[in-house]
Amino acid sequence: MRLLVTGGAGFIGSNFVRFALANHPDWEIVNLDKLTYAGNLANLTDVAHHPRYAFVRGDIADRDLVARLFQEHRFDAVVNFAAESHVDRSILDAAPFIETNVKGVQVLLEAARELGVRKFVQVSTDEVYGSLGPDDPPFTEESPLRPNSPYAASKAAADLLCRAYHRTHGVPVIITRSSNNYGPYQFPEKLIPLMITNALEDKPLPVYGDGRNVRDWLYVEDNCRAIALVVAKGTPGEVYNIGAGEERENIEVVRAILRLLGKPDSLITFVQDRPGHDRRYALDTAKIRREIGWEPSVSFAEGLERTVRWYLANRPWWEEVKSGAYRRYADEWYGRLGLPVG
Ligand code: NAD
Ligand code: TDX
Repeated sequence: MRLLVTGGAGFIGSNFVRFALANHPDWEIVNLDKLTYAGNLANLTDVAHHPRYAFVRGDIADRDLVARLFQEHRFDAVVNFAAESHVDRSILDAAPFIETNVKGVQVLLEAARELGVRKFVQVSTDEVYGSLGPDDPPFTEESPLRPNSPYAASKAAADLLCRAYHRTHGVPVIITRSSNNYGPYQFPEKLIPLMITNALEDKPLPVYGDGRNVRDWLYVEDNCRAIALVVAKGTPGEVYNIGAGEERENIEVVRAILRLLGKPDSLITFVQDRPGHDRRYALDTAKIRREIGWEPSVSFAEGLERTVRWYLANRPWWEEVKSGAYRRYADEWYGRLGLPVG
């Protein structure tokens, strides 16, 4: 099976590439990634020369490039991770979110329509459903889409395009909507890696608002296994929620990190809230459990400990990300092609 994985140099994508190569000996992967600030080839050094893996630097919104790749490789499946993924950045400037998360998805769908694939997995998010109150039942796949941030709106727009390409053109699209992921190789702009790395540097830990917003934390490897199962067994036209049922207030997560690192709570600094900050996400995952046979295997306590251990053991990785030195991997890639560095 030939897979096009997009955004494979990011956090979840790189974990997925590694998981898929290790667990699916019949899968060949082409990783198409633009190497934005969030893409880092250092996430994939261990598989860079794997015989069933190839990397292409490029933009999913580049129609000619995407068409050329589809013609050349005749993909059986697409797994689209490529996205602008950070809510705070979408508040500062929504334009790149529309370009990649909406237009890029349309370009991929169009290529899949023209050249045909067996599965097209769109990696979406629980944020498309909006926010829950403390006593509301979790979102099901039937819950209405009520995105509140420009990021969530761009992902919801993509989900609707996916639905339309399935209904109108028969593209075999499957949407996964997962809760907050955490684990190795997560960019330290997101809550857990930002707090771990700041604490290790004895810097303040900025908690938004009252710190009582709730997220359901899913260990990244559990999400990768779910997505791989959806590639193999998912039904086109369907949506699958993926969550661990590990709801935590942000402040609890931050305190747990400080405890694991032996650092004081005095590092916590309450800062101005994120505009439009969703209060709570929670997912009903009965459908993927019933229809695909997936369930999470890593508890939050275990996953957080593993994650903290990973950041402790991989200090050069996150120091290079925080200093900006990691951009040399992207620059070297350009250099190799004889293109201007940038
Ligand atoms: P990330 O920001 O770590 O990685 C995104 C990757 O996409 C990067 O490698 C980047 O270079 C690449 N990319 C961006 N624009 C591109 C373009 N135009 N063309 C090609 N590549 C491009 O993101 P992540 O946290 O790994 O998230 C992956 C996907 O999962 C996203 O679609 C996101 O919406 C979704 N998701 C993430 C979470 C989470 O908690 N991180 C939860 C639910 C869903
Ligand atoms: O510095 C911070 N302080 C803070 O209190 C940051 C970065 C975050 N937060 C809060 C905001 C959220 O309530 O922590 C929570 C988690 O924030 P993020 O890590 O930015 O994640 P979130 O906004 O929940 O979105 C994430 O999960 C869903 C991913 O970034 C998305 O890509 C995914 O779709």
